[in-house]
Amino acid sequence: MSDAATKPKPATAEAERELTDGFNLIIDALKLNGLNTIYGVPGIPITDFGRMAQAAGIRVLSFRHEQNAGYAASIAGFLTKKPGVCLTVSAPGFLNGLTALAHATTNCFPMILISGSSEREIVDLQQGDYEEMDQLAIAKPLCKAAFRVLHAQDIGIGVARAIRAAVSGRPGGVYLDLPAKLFGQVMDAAAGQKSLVKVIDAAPAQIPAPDAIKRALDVLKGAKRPLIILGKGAAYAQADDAIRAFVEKSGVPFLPMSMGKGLLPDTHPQCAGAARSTVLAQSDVVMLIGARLNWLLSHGKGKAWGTEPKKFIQVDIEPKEMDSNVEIVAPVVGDIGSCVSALLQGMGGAWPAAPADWVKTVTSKRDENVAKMAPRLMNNNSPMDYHGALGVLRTVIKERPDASLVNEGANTLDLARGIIDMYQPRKRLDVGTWGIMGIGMGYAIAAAIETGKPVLCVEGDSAFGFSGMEVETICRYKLPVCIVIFNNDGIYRGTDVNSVSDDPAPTVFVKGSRYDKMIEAFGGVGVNATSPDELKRAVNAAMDSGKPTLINAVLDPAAGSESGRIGNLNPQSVLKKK
Ligand code: ADP
Ligand code: TZD
Ligand code: MG
Repeated sequence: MSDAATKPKPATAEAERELTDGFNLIIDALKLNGLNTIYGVPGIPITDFGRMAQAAGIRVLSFRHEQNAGYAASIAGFLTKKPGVCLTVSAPGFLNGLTALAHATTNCFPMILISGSSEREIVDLQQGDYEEMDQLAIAKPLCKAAFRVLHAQDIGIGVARAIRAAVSGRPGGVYLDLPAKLFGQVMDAAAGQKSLVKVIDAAPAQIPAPDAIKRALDVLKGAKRPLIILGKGAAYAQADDAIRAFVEKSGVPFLPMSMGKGLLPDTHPQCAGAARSTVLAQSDVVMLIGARLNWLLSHGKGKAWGTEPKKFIQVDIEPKEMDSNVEIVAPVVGDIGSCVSALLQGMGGAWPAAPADWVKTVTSKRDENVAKMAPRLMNNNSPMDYHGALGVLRTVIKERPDASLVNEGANTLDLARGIIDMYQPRKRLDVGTWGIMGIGMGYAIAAAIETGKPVLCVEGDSAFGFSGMEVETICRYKLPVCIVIFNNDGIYRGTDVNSVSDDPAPTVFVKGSRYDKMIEAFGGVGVNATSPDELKRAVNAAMDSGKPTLINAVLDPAAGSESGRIGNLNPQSVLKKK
């Protein structure tokens, strides 16, 4: 006898219906759209959701703090062109995730922050619900779009809108508010399935106008001292081959922005990275590809840009970016893949070589600077200075070009950016547009998860402190992450003295700290390295074994300078009290 025959007959047709609920529909909606990884922290009302998502085959990475989960989601978005998903509880968890959502928006990374929220009726009457907060209103000014879903049958549309908003046009952060009640809402399973939306062509190509392409090429052709600047938008676009072909065909020197490094190797003959000041000051035509003229490029004017008049060409998906700081004589609006392909095509068969005297000026300046730096990178001083330590790490990446490099700090950031050559696109992941500290462990975890390759994390001791507890997460998921802490006893330097009390000065930490002991608490490998040779051995072992490792690199506390390379932005009182 079959099972069916032994089952009691349902009393009504209602009881026979198959049911689904909010939990299942959200999971189905994410999976249907290829969102297979969630970065978050569990708790009311999303604890069971995390478990169910994991059971349904979604990779659920559980963090120690939502901000780090959020940064992980943001960089996952950058790496994959799909929105990174961060999942948090209500009010405090939501707020912890919000910094990362704002960061994603500022950096043009697609991300969706999904937060559970408390009962609308109670929140709106401010009657003091558990974790009461009007999250939707708070999120709105800090992201590209914000949505709330109140009914299970709207989950499909809600998720679809969130995905489209995150990845189409200029990518950014999206907030999706899911009230506790929604998760348990039950509906007919077939109707539920029907309500889901598989987003078709989430980020449609935006084809540039032919006259915009012609205008840009005319300006470029007329240049005597042209320069191409490749920003992280160009890296995001995943149009690597077209970009390389375009740059090479033009013969124009290129300058990669920090996260644009590796689109073409830093060792490429046209790379002007080591001649930055020269090319900014002396170029006459500058073509920006996926880079904004914000503070990182001195807003396109002033001393850094020299006295020669400049013409700017800008390739960007966001029309409002044009003329944001200076006049753009040739705006090219569209997605970078389409724009660069159109430029390449517009160049036709024969394109004039870049002016030889200019190319020579740039290459000789670059070679001179590289040669000047070389001996400093080979020093074996103990305690180490930045150059000795970075000389070692530079070789580590040269030998493992497919590893990701996560980097934050002040001196640790600025010097590593200049010294560590990158060879592949989207491998250098750093503080981005805000110069934010705290991205380190979140980025490292997401890079390991999304790429499946080893990660080298080069961290100032202060920078590391913002996300340090996630070393437990790295050990728990057994991720191939090697963290090197440039330990100079403080922020910028470890030498500040407070002359009026026993309190330490505001920029210094406990002297001689042993960060390596932290990871040992969770079963990872800790190493204290006091010389470049020791550092080299430890990093190579970690990168080869893939074991979670934390290396405390002992640096001279006097080695750094205030604010690294951006001391000019740091106001200083001329009326300091003695
Ligand atoms: P960087 O910090 O490297 O200079 P920015 O973050 O300032 O780079 O600039 C990135 C730019 O790239 C943004 O203006 C953004 O609109 C643009 N962008 C992002 N993705 C694309 C894309 N797929 N196509 C065209 N432009 C893009
Ligand atoms: N808080 C946040 C979120 N972001 C910031 N950028 C800062 C504070 C200010 N800040 C910097 O801009 S760099 C830095 C801080 C605190 C740390 C520099 O110290 P470090 O690196 O140890 O990480 P170096 O090598 O000692 O310079
Ligand atoms: Mg430091």
